[in-house]
Amino acid sequence: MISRCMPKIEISEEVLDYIQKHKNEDESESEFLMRLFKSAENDISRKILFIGPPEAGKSSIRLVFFDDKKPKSLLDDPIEPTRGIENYMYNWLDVKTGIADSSGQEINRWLNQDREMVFKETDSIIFVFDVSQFAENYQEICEKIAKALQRKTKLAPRASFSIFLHKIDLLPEEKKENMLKTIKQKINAYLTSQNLKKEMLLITYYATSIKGELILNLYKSMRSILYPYSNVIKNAILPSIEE
Ligand SMILES: Nc1nc2c(ncn2[C@@H]2O[C@H](COP(=O)(O)OP(=O)(O)OP(=O)(O)O)[C@@H](O)[C@H]2O)c(=O)[nH]1
Ligand SMILES: [Mg+2]
Repeated sequence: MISRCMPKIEISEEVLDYIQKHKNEDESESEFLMRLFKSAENDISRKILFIGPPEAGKSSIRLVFFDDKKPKSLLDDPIEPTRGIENYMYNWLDVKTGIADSSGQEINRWLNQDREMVFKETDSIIFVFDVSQFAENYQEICEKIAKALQRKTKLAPRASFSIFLHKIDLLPEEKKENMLKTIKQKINAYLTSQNLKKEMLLITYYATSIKGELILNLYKSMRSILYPYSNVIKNAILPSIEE
């Protein structure tokens, strides 16, 4: 057996207290520390890209979901348009979430061929647009979605691709369901016409808003995207097969 003579490490009272408080009864101090180091090694880090036309609501979604900002304040007192790509780091459950919040005014730059970094190593792409603007800007929105989908296929083939049909609070209640269905059909028809049918099948649509009770839709949508990355959720849902 190989034995190693380790230099002694002084541990402060505070650290010692922490170990005593958190280690399992039958666990030695060094076993506890190894468990801690290993869990740090397994930290999950994910990159999510928010992309879409100007004023779609991308930054508002980020602020409401990750920063607990009050939707009312964002609706009454809108924030400045994003410039360039703003990067943020959030801890969501056990998932370190890097958010790239891109400027809608510069969307053509992000979709350009020479900007590979925008899509590269991305785990989730969330394309956000304002549903109340769809009829007016149908062609442009569809073109941008098609381009984003092509960039994803080339640069981040394993990433998920979601479309947020955002600001559904602006649609008339009685027509909402029909309008959302039509919007999805039109996008899919456009993508099919562009020979993107195979890629189209990977899109998940979400109808979202930060207004009133509809905020629950937004939370649900964001959680659906993030859950697959969380070991906490996986362990909670799937029964352990270990003896
Ligand atoms: N009615 C309504 N307005 C919203 C909603 N979400 C955001 N807004 C408003 O939409 C406007 C644009 O919001 P932003 O979050 O700045 O949009 P953005 O997509 O980040 O815009 P850029 O940074 O320019 O690309 C603001 O006036 C927000 O208050 C929503 O769910 N419903
Ligand atoms: Mg923004």
